[in-house]
Amino acid sequence: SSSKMTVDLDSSTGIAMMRFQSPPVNSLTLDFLTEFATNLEKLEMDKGCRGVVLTSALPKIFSAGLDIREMYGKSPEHCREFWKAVQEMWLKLYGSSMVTVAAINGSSPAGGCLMALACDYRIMADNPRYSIGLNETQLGIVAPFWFKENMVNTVGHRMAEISLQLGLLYSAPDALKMGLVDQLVAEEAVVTTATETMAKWFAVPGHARQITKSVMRKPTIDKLLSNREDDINNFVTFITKDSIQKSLKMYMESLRKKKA
Ligand code: CO8
Repeated sequence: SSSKMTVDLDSSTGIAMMRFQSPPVNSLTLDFLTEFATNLEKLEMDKGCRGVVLTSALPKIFSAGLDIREMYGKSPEHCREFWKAVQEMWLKLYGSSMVTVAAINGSSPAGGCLMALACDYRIMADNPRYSIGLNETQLGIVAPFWFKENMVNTVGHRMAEISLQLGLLYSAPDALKMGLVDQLVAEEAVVTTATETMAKWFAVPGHARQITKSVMRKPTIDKLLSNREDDINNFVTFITKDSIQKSLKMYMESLRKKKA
């Protein structure tokens, strides 16, 4: 399978630019997730890399979230492997000691939103047509506890509860108001603003910032680490149910119909 992203490390700034490039919508397939985790691990071990900017090389879309085809009509074994890769992506990103900035230059539902939430800072294109949020319930599925906790840790309990129950997708301006993203800038300035922001984060003594990040995030990370197997079993049991498979099928059809 061909590469789903490009990674460019600028050795003069210590910033790596990771650009998702998996048409049509940067959906998170098993291949995508595996490549993402490998790339992040390499950067994490590279002393010359201090920060990563995540962005999309595709117009209008950051990431459509988990690839629904990886969860529909697949064997329990496949679902296990897929979910493990989703966990791995999130654990590596949420737990990264590097500074991570999401340059959200398009829509970012569900798993796309999770990727952005796992970063330290979110800059989104100031375009009301782009939306972001954890819309799982709209698909008839339930965001796992660590999606929920990452959301609570970002926007607070009340906003997280409303967002998650209703499966709300927020326009960029609304996402800013509730704190789901930190800053809106013109579309063409999203990536440059991300690198400028990075400079501010680099100005803080790295060890102190890293320990602080770890203290803030460790409880949520540890909860997943100590329940990883249960979390996989829950996912597989849930996603392979006939009723859930039916919901996913209907949702995929609604995506297709929308176009026709
Ligand atoms: N997976 C697979 N295929 C997708 C996905 C996806 N997530 N999203 C879009 N596609 C496909 C479409 O079906 C379409 O395919 P085709 O050309 O064959 O008809 C193609 O990509 C292009 O899509 P659109 O025409 O819809 O493109 P637009 O530019 O109009 O819209 C959007 C882009 C906004 C991203 C839109 O496609 C969309 O809303 N997609 C669905 C996003 C979504 O709801 N994702 C949720 C996935 S679930 C998840 O991430 C977390 C699950 C948590 C686990 C729960 C545990 C039980």
